[in-house]
Amino acid sequence: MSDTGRAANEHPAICRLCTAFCPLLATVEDGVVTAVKGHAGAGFHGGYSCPKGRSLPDQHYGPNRLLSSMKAEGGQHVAISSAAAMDEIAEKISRIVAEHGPRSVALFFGFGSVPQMAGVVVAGAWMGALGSRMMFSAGSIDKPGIQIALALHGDWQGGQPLFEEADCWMIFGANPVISKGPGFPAQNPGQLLKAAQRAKVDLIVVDPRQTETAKRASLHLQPCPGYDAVILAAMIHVIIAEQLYDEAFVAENAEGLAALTATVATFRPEMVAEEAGIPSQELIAAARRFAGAKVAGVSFGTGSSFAGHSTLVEYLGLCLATLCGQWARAGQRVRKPNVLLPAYVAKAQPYKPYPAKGSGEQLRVRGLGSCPSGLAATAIADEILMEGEGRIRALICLGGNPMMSFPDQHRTFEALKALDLLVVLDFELTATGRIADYVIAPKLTLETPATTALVERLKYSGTHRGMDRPYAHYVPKLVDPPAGADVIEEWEFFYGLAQRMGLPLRVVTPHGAGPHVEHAPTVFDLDMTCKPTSDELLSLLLQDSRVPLGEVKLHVDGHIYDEIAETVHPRDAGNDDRLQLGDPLMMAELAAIPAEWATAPDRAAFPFQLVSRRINGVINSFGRSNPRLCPKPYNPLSLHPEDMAELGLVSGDLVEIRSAFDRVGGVVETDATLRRGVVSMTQGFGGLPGEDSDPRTMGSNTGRLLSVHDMFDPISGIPRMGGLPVAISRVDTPARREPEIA
Ligand SMILES: Nc1nc2c(c(=O)[nH]1)N[C@H]1C(S)=C(S)[C@@H](COP(=O)(O)OP(=O)(O)OC[C@H]3O[C@@H](n4cnc5c(=O)[nH]c(N)nc54)[C@H](O)[C@@H]3O)O[C@H]1N2
Ligand SMILES: Nc1nc2c(c(=O)[nH]1)N[C@H]1C(S)=C(S)[C@@H](COP(=O)(O)OP(=O)(O)OC[C@H]3O[C@@H](n4cnc5c(=O)[nH]c(N)nc54)[C@H](O)[C@@H]3O)O[C@H]1N2
Ligand code: SF4
Ligand SMILES: [Mo]
Repeated sequence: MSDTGRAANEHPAICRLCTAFCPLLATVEDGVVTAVKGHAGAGFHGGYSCPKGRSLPDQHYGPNRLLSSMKAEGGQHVAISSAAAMDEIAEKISRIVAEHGPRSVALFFGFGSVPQMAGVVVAGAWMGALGSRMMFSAGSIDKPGIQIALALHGDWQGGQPLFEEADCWMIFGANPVISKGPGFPAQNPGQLLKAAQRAKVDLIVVDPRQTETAKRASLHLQPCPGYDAVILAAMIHVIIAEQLYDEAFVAENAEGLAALTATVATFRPEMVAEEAGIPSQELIAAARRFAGAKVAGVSFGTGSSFAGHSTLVEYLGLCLATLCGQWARAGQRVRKPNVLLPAYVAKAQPYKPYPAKGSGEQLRVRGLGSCPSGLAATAIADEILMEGEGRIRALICLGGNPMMSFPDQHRTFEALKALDLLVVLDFELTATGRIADYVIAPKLTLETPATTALVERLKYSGTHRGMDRPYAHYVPKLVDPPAGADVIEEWEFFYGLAQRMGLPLRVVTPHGAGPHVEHAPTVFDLDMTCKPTSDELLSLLLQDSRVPLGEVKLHVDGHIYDEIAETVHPRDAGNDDRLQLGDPLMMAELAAIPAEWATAPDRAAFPFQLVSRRINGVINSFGRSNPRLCPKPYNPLSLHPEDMAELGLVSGDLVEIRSAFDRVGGVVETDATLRRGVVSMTQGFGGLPGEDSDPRTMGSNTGRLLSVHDMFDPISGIPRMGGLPVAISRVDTPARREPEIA
């Protein structure tokens, strides 16, 4: 055993299945990883690992892993060498670009691109060399609102308060105990919340379900879905009316208080509480307790992002923080100093609002275009199907599974089938892979070197993201892929295409934008004749790091660089930037909400609201084929026991779930943690249209019930993906009808 508690055949690794990046210990025997566990001697995760991380060996050596790339031929997929696949794909893309221009080639970065820092950067360089800006990411159907909200409100250069120092924290629509984010510290949140509970931190959770996180709360508000914006407006109403806000902070750092005060005036706590179905005293208590705290913060998850008004919710969260002066002040410890990314100076001053609509690529649909959350993935299907110049004809999915994840599955299906070329980089033959022309089989976590730089970078895409400690870790590749496998890293695929197409790759080092960036990123040309190794590429990508990668590598178990942590500097002399509390767009959206209630769809026709629920064993659509992680092959529809009784249902019954747009089957299960009228179902299940007529075999795809046109955000494009009005009816025979609506 070493002094960090490691046996000789145990090697540090980093799990990159989700953004917690838990440090692991992997047991390697004869070149094969036989076991994985949390590494208590590394990081600040307290030795935590979840079942998904511990099953990395299953992912690497399981029967569903693709050990070679595949090509569609004669109605099935046959193995093809990665070199031949790259030859053919390069030739096809060159032809498409020559005939239709570079805009006809698009790239989708899915949640599975999270571990691929090199892959994402080199793919971006390849698109740049090709001349296409048609890059979309899963972030646009996740929590895009925070990025738009930060543009409208401005950010704070000193950063956000630290959860561990807070005496009050509010969590809206997130269940970090299971999901590890987003918008809440992802590194062992269960432990953080337990410690907070012991320290009597006032944890206020707003969620229509009594989640694993809500069980730790001192106050749980359990409203109907979709009321977060007005709950926040009512809290702000109370805080302003009772003069509980930080007048000095607001006077020095913000503008727009009059507009905000006037707009929230309508949102009396009693009126909002009644609409949202919560006791008004609890709403008022939440406002008073937040405003009265010394250090407080507010986190948002996908629940509040999916239920409509996703930007407004985040915007009002920023206003709440600003009103109460809840930003890091001069002299406080810098919460997220970079280690593997470039250094920056944190200052206790506003970073003023910036344009929320970009001047980059404009889409042809719904008035959408470039913006701080990127291009809207929900526009891809229409951009494929809509005739005219610039139509998408080739799509590459890097770690994404649009057939399982995009709203309106039928339209996505029609669109992907209409492509001239669909390429998927994925380790399993997914629903999207099954309709792809090529599936490129990648190397996996334990076969590739990695660092924690990516998690540092997350801080640039929203509040309370990234790592709360100056932690850095590098791990080398631990094992080779299984014997006989022909798998490549994602970046090698794009590098290979560029070589074949004669495209030079100009790479921009990973960076962010906004207040925590001091210098422009370094731009360098990759050597296109002599391919770098993955380790050489990592060194090139991290050449601007605050602590040299070589130094980080010396700590095989990673290192917390508390020695470089600094305190927040005071405001620059002469700086008079202001945060915006009364953005006209946001005020207008808020003011219009009561009118929406009046015209809401008929509650009698759609009496339930469907929300998403993340489960511990699987992430979105992947990992489902491992019975140890996902014992049920389907995603049950959970209902409150009284709703079950009223509908005459018992657990295991089959139902039809109908929205205004489509219908799917479901297997019901009773769940007393739900609010009555709210039903929940895990995303990412089901098959392609026509495949999943019996929901007990592979579950049902909730994306099929959604429409990209439903309450979509005019800037980010995210439609309503939760709080969806649905009707539920019992089905007496297992035979399922195909949906009537195409
Ligand atoms: N109805 C509904 N729709 C939703 C959601 C919802 O809750 N409900 N959630 C939304 C959210 S928050 C998101 S982020 C999106 C996700 O949208 P997607 O990213 O399209 O969906 P995932 O199912 O996460 O697909 C990730 C894919 O990456 C693959 N993958 C995993 N690791 C690797 C790797 O190392 N390399 C490669 N090449 N591939 C890898 C997995 O096998 C999987 O097929 O879906 C959104 N859509
Ligand atoms: N194990 C596991 N981990 C994951 C994933 C996974 O699939 N499995 N997915 C990953 C991805 S892509 C993401 S984006 C993150 C997401 O992480 P989270 O945002 O934490 O996602 P959920 O766990 O679905 O929690 C959303 C919560 O919002 C509640 N909710 C629904 N509607 C509303 C509403 O209108 N208002 C409020 N206040 N609450 C509402 C739901 O009841 C639910 O408890 O998790 C990531 N981590
Ligand atoms: S929480 Fe689980 S899936 Fe996420 S990084 Fe840690 S071990 Fe991996
Ligand atoms: Mo996500």
